[in-house]
Amino acid sequence: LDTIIKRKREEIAVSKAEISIERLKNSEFFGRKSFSLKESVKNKSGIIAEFKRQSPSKGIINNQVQPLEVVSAYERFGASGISILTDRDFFGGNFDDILNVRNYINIPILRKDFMVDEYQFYEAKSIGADAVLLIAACLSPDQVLEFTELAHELDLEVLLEIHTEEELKHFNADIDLVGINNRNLKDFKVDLQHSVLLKDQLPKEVLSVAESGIYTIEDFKYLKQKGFDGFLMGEYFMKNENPADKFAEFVS
Ligand code: IGP
Repeated sequence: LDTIIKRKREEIAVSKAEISIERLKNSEFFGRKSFSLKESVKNKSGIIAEFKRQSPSKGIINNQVQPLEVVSAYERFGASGISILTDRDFFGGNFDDILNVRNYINIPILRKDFMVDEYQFYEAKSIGADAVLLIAACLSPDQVLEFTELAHELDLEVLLEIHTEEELKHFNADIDLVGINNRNLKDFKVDLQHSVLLKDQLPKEVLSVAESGIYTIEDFKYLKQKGFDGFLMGEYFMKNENPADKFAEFVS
């Protein structure tokens, strides 16, 4: 994680030098009304389906499929939202993956990246994202609060990701959704039970999302029965030649 953050800061420095915030604000998506991930998680399947080509823990997952065909089918089969990785160096993503699909789908898009600088929130808005991920493990509670306010000013919702009891301190009442990562980002171990116990310590009224390592319908049903509202799933769909078919089968 430290390596990723270090690289991310270098990348941001380059972007800032190339494109000013003022220029980002000229994007056609500034001023566009976002779709609410919160509402969509409440009102549909709860599944936030992810477009992810590769990851540090799994290597290449799928680099054959095109984002538009995958995400439009995710939408058609009832996804609450789409998560799109925009990190290039570690996840093989890029901004075009969001830009190229934005105008063709009518459900919220979460920009999934490592958000450590204000600049990235303007970027997220400029490419047409509706929500951003804040990872507690790379931010202080004060930064989470500051970034949440900035996100809201830009009409972006916030999904705060936590993994440990300690990270509950990063929660604040303005957060839109809390994701509990079943996967430890330091050693990549997955433990659903751990997430269920952590969820019990969150305020009852906050929308909760179980993230990562959901590979069977039993996992999904178990987490749902334990009260999770949302389910962020990537690899289970993406590792197939046709991710959308896998999605359709899963929700049927
Ligand atoms: C999806 P999975 O195991 O279904 O592919 O997981 C998603 O939760 C995972 O990609 C993720 C992630 C992250 C990726 C969760 N938190 C933070 C990058 C950064």
